[in-house]
Amino acid sequence: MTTMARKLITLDEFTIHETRQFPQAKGELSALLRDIGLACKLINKQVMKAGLVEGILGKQGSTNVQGEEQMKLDVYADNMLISVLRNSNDCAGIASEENDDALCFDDEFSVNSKYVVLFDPLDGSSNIDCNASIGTIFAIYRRVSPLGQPCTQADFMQSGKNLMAAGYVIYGSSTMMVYATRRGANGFTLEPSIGEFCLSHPNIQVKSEGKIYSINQGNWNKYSEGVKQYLTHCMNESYSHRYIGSMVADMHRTLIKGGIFMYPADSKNLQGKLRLLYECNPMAFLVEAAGGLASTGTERILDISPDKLHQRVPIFIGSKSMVERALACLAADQEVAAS
Ligand code: AHM
Ligand code: MG
Repeated sequence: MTTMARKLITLDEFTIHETRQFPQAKGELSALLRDIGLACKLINKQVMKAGLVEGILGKQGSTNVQGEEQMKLDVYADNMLISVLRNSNDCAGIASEENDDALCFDDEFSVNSKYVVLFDPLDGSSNIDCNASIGTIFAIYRRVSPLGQPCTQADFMQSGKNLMAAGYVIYGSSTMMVYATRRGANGFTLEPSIGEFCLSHPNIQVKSEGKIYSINQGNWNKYSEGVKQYLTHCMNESYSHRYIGSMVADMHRTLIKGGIFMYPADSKNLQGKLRLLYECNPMAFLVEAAGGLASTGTERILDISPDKLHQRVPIFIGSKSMVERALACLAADQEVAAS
């Protein structure tokens, strides 16, 4: 009997296959990725209705047909991830952009779970109104606190280099999950007819040299001389400037086409804007797994020991040669500061 030839590999099948390479692994990370995928499918469903809810079914603040008050989408996404992960067997607690403090689950299953998850539930949500792509960013650590009791703040305050897996789900012209482990970066596109993420972009590698730079160039007057010097280089080389203003969308393009994405410090925001733990670290882990680089300008993002849950850091991330060139320009700032 011949076996049926089948091209589709679902996210579950892929992660289970990966787990089998490690005889001691129990499949908890696979299960956790499936749970994050489930939450994101539910978020996706709501994001796809955004125009309907806002424009047709009534503005936020009104009640829906069930009489429930309509929620802002980022709050909806946050609640959905918390609810799915609280019910998961493999998540001890979460931290999110929407919550001041980490949430350590105290039920009998969660206290014995190995992993904690940090996320930005709906990054770029200011772009919802104009139908630009937005996304959920996630980062998974193995907890450092002992099992058998609720996780602690220390489990979330780890350097990015300790990450077990990280990635994003982009809600765009198609919905995709892209995530990395130390074994590499892979992309899965949601196949709506079966409701499954299916492997579409195996072993993603970011080009080492790109021709696209991405930054909010309107902040030019607030940038340091080093940043201006690098931007001048990009313009002299006639690189294309692309900036959606939604990190997931700008990073997705950077991974697929090559390029550099930057959110530097400026004279107003001395630490930049983006958050280390649930925006910069997961993207840095993903880009490094794909062969790229991520730096604050002076330090590898993944080496930073965090001191605050919602800490911000400047970021220069993407194609290796482009980031190296940017860092060389930024070195001039260090020399000025030292003189
Ligand atoms: P958010 O987490 O409030 O959505 O803000 C983060 C977003 C990123 O997606 C994007 O890269 C950046 O803010 C854009 O900021 P700006 O409008 O200052 O260029
Ligand atoms: Mg964000």
